[in-house]
Amino acid sequence: MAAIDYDMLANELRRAEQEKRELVRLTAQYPEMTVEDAYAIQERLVDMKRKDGYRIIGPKMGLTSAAKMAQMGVNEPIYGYVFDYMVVPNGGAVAMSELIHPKVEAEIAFILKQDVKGPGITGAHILAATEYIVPALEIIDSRYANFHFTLPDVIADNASSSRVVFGSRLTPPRSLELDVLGASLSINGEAKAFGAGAAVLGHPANAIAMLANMLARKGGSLKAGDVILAGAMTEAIRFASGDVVFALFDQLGTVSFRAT
Ligand code: 0L1
Ligand code: MG
Repeated sequence: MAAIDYDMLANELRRAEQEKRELVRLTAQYPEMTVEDAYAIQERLVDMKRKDGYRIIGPKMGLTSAAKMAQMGVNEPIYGYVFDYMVVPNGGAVAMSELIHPKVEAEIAFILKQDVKGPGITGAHILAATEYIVPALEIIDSRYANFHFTLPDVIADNASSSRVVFGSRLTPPRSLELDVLGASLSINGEAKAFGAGAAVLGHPANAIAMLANMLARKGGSLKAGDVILAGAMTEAIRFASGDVVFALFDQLGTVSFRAT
């Protein structure tokens, strides 16, 4: 059985993203790869991006819906990191020439006013530590052919992180009921998906709390000023060049982009 070379695999994933090239899932060659191996690869990938000069905007949660977890046969979500080069201005353009086979999902993001360190963090702790809620469109773009991957593959691939568009309105969480807050996602004016905050582990703050507790296992924490995606409220939808993608969130405003 070949030893898993974390640096080599992280570099392969980095180059696949840079060159917009699909990879065969890593576990086809390394079926023994564990979740721990996968996060070790992700850590190397994140370090490589930082050495390339990119800055982390915040960690993100993925696979937070019951449907996605059931599909992957897991009972815990995953995390990855959003970098500055991934951020597209609200109403701006997402260049398809830079991506492989992107999909979009409606999410909400939390901006913290204080550091949060697990273990033992609850959704209530997160709401108390949150300065603002921001609506977002996350664009995921797995580096694996046809989005075919197992759990370790997608963890190693930085949870398919690719682009994100944040809304322009910041709303304090105090007056919001994020579990019953709805979002609709449309493409070229046609409704494609609907969802509510409860699709994200019952309440999006629960996802951020779980993230704090997962990071704590490795001595990590959430930082004041982080912009943290909680996970998808809607299913992920394919889009194509020329599409206008628009999301409307109850109480939070709108987010949009053009695919060019
Ligand atoms: O943001 C996410 O939910 C990442 C999920 C990763 C799985 C996928 O690429 O569909
Ligand atoms: Mg997501």
